[in-house]
Amino acid sequence: MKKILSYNMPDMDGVSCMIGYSEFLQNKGEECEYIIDGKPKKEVEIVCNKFNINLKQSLSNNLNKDDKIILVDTNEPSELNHKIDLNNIVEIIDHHHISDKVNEMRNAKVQIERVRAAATLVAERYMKENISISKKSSTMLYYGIVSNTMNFNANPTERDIKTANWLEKQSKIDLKSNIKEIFIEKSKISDIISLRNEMDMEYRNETLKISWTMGQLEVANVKEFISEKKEIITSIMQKIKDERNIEFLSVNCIDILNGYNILISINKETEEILSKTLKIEFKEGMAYIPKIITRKEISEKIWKKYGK
Ligand SMILES: [Mn+2]
Repeated sequence: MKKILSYNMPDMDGVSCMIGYSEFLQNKGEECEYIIDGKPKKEVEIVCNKFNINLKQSLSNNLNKDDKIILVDTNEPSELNHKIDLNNIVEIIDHHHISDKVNEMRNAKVQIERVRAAATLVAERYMKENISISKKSSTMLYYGIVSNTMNFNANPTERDIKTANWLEKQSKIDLKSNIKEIFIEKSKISDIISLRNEMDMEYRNETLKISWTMGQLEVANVKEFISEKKEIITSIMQKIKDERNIEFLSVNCIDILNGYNILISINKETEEILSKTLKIEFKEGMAYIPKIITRKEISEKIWKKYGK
C-alpha cells in the first residue's frame, strides 16, 4: 500500500497535499492512504469545519514495513514522525529546499519545484491529466495556495495563481469571499500550547551550518497581536532554545490582512544575522518590514550565507 506522509503537525499546504494526492492516486486505481501526524495547524480545522470536511485521522503508528512512502510538502526525513527506510520512499512532491538526504532515496521519483505551495504541484497533476477533482480536494488545495501565498500577497508564481483559479472553479464554491473571515478566525489563538503549535519552530534548519530555527505566525493585525502576547512568545522561544539546544531563534510575524512583517528575535546574535542578511534594524528585539516576506524567502537568503 502507498502511504502519503508529511511533516509533524502539518499546515494547510501539507494537509491539502495529502488529501489531494491520495484522491488523485485513488482515481487512478491505486491503493493509498494518507497519515496526518500530530495536530494540524489551526487553519486546517477552520477550513474543515467551514466546509464540512472530515479529516481521516490515522493513528501515527499504522505504517507497515513494506509500505511505499510518498512525501508531500517536505523532502526532509528528519521532519517526519516515523523512522523510515529511505529505500521505501517512491515519490516526493515538494517546493522546499532540496535536502542532502534526497540522494539516498534511490527509488524516489522526485518533483521539487519552486512554486509557493506544494498544493499547486498536486493540483497541476489533475489539470495535466484532465482528472476530475472533488469539492473536498479542490477546496483544501485552494486554501493551501491561499495560505502559503498569504492571499496572493507573498510573491505567488503564475502557476500558483492559475492553479488557484482553476481549483475555485472546480469547487463550484465562492472560496475567495471566505478568505478574510478564515484569516481573522485563525488569529484567535488563546492558549500557550496552540501558540507554540502555530509558531512551528521545533526543528533546527538542517540545511544550515548554524544552529537555526525560525518560527512563523500568520495573523491579522500583527502589531496588536504582539503587544498582547510578546512575553508569551519570547518565553516559548526561550523554552524551545533550552529544550532543543538551538542557538539562533526568531519568529517571522506576518500581518496577513495589512501586508507587513514584524520579526522577533531571541538574542543579539540572531539579530545580527537577520540585520545583515535582510538589511533591517532591530529595536528591543523586534524589526519591522513594510511588506510581506515569508519564512521560506528569508531562509533562502540565510541559506546563501550559511547553507551547508
Ligand atoms: Mn508548503
